[in-house]
Amino acid sequence: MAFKQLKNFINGTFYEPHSKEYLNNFNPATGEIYSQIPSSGIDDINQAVKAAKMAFRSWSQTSPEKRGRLLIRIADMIEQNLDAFALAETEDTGKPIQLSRTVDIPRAAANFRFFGTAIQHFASESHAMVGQGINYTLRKPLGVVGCISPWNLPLYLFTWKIAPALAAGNCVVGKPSEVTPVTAFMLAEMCKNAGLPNGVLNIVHGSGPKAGQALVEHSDVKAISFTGGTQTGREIAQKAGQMLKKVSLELGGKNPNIIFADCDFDKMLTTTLRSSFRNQGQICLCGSRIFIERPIYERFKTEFTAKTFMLKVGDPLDEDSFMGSLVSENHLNKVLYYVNLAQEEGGKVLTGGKPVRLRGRCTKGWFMEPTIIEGLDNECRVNQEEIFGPVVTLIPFETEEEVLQMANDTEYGLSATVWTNDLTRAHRMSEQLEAGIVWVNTWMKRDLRTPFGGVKNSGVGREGGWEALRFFTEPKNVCIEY
Ligand code: TXE
Repeated sequence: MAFKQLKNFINGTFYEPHSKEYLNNFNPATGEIYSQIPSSGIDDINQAVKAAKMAFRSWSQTSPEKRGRLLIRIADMIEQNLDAFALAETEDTGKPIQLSRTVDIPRAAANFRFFGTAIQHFASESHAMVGQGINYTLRKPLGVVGCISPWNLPLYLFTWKIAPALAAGNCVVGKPSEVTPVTAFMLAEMCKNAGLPNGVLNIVHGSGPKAGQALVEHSDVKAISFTGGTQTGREIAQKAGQMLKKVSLELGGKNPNIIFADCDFDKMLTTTLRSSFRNQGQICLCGSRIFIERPIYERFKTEFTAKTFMLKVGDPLDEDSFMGSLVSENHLNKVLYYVNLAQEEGGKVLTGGKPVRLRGRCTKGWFMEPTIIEGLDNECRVNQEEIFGPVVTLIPFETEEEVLQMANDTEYGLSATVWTNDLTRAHRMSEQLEAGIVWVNTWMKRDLRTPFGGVKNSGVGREGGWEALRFFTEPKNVCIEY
């Protein structure tokens, strides 16, 4: 057997699924089976929740210093094994190795280190009632929480949820994406070696409708933190709502990238290449609708198209590949469907639009050209639905009011980028854009202390910094009369 067979991590031990059934997991750059993952269901989830519940008694009473120290140790171990993690992430997702090595895995380590230290500074409020008494707020961990993560930034987003949950004193049952499960499996081994007590973190693999749903529906799971598609988020919110469970949902986006004529053109162009095609456009923060002020529309179109044409789509293991493969055959087909739809809707493909056939070990991989489309209005489906691939559209605009109206005219509201050197306009736009995150003259610049999340159909709640620690704790007010 050339591929790995993964196991569930429950109570510090690796288990086969109760069903004894496994799902195939592919390396999308080669089209070959990369691993087999447990097809878990209710029985496995029950076992994991039971272990987490048992572990909670002692973990919730463990001092924040000790919890923090353990998380920092895990961060160190991820860094010591950077190359192995990066290779696994690339083989699982098809993303360039350089991206896994410099972004995904370092960020996973940073998540543990950040929350391992943050919890030691986390404080709660007190409210004095002059001459009468005092209120103080206790922040208690919730108990067992569920963390469900997607395939685009597998270890990065999985750890972004479990690190604050653990830091705050909760025990976790995590369900990584069945499309990219391998680095979460490696993390389980690492947590065991780092000395994380049994049952504090449990990782159950399997499909969304079976393992994910059983986790959401378990009555002992007090909160669900989810990142993924908007439709899945809606289903999870419905179930959690009926059970009065806390939810944090980070969902899709259709983010505007707004370029004014007075911007620093070169910096904007280089960054726009990244915000359009990084990770094959499979980042919820990618700017898929590019609005360009009319005076520079033709220049932007010419230079952006020329530079996009030159981007190297190649074997993700080649150091100089800018784009690797899309995450799966299904996903490639979804993205190609939208390119066809764009043409039916009257759009013109300026470059790209087709699958890429590579030679050598990647002949069967699911690669695609970076694609630019123009000539579509903002209301068409291609400009309203999340494509989540290497496809952007160009839309010219005349005035600030017009572009604001178009930028906000979508069901999503995750992030927006504004390129301008007019300071007043930058503030004015930032205030009026309907988005949880606005970047001015930059993209994807992240400070882990800031609130992260979206408005409208892009989500509910915020991750990051104190927001995450507040989500994973329950405030209790104590009032004492003098
Ligand atoms: O995500 P799903 P999919 C968007 C993107 C993509 C679309 C669908 O547009 O094309 O979503 O992608 C688990 N109960 N994003 O289908 O299904 C699932 O197993 C509980 C944006 O791959 O939402 C996985 O672990 N869990 C996004 C996780 O949910 C369920 C990143 C996400 O999978 C479940 C990824 C259920 N009923 C896709 N069904 C972003 N915001 O960054 C599925 N899951």
